[in-house]
Amino acid sequence: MVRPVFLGVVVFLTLEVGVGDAHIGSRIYPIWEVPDVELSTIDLQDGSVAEWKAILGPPTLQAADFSNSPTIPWDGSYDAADLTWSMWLGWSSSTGRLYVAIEKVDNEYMNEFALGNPFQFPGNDIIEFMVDGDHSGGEYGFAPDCCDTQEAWRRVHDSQAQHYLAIADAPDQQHLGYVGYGGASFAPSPATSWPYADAGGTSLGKGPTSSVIEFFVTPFDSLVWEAPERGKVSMLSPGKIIGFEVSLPDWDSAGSTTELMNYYTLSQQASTWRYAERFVDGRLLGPSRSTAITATSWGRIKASFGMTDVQGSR
Ligand SMILES: [Ca+2]
Ligand SMILES: [Ca+2]
Ligand SMILES: [Ca+2]
Repeated sequence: MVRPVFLGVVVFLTLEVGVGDAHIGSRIYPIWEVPDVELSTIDLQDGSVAEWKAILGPPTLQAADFSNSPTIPWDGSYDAADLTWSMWLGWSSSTGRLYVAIEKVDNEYMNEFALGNPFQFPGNDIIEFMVDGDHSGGEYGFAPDCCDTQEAWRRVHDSQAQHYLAIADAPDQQHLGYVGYGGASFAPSPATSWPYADAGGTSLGKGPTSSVIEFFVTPFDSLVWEAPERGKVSMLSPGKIIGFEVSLPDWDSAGSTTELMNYYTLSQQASTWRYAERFVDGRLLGPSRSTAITATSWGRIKASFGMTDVQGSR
C-alpha cells in the first residue's frame, strides 16, 4: 500500500536548509527518571496528568519553550488563547522506556479522522514525538525512492531514530502511530504496542477543549519495524544525552487538511522528520537531585558542549 504523504514531507521537502551538527540549540533539557515505585502510579488511560505532576513536578516543557516552524507563515506572535500546553518527560532505567504526557488547551480542537489511525493526522491536532536514543544524528526519515528496493526502504526508514504521532481521541484506541513502514501500511508496528509502547488520551469540552495524551515508547538505535525484538534497543542510563524533538500542529478548521494555523517546534528546524541532528538534546537524570550527576561534572559536560542547561523541575 502506498503510504500517505504526511505533513512533514509536504511542508518541508522543498524547503531544505543545510544539515547541521548534532544536535541543535544551546539548551540541554533535563529528563528525570521515574523511580520504580512510582512507575505503577502512571495511568495512561485516566485522562489526567495528576500523577506526572506528583512524580516529576513542574512541566518539563511548556508552550514558551516552542517556536513556530520557520517554514510556516505566521504573524510572529504567540497567542495562548489559541493553543497552550504543558508537557512532562520521564524515563526509566528499569523498563528502558521514555514516558511522555501532554495537557493541551485548544480554542478549536480538530479530531476528525476515521478509524482512529493517528497516521491520518493532516487536519488533526496531534503531537509528534521524535527520538534519537543514541544521539547519533543523521538522516533517519526516508522517502520510498531512497533505495534500490522497497524492502531496503522499509528497513532504513525511521530505524536509527523514530518519529511517533499521538492523538488524544482515537476511536479504535490506537492513540500512537509510528511513521516507519508499519504506520504507512495502516498496520501499526509492534513498536507502538506493549511492551515497547502504550498510549491513552481523552478530550473534554468544546471551544476551548482540554485534551490529554499520555504514552511511553522504547527508543531504538536500530528498529526493525515489523519485529522490534530483532532491533537494537537504546541503552538508557543516568547522564546520557539523547536527541528528541516535539512538534505540535494546530489546526482550527474542520475538515481542512490545508489550513494549518501554526506548527510549533522545539528545535525551530525544518525537516526534523528526516534529520535527527536537528533534534534538541535531553539529558537523562537520576530520580532525584541527590542521585543526579554532580554540579562539577555537570558543568564540565556543559562546557564541553558549549551549552547551558535548563533548570531541572524537581
Ligand atoms: Ca494519567
Ligand atoms: Ca540514532
Ligand atoms: Ca486546533
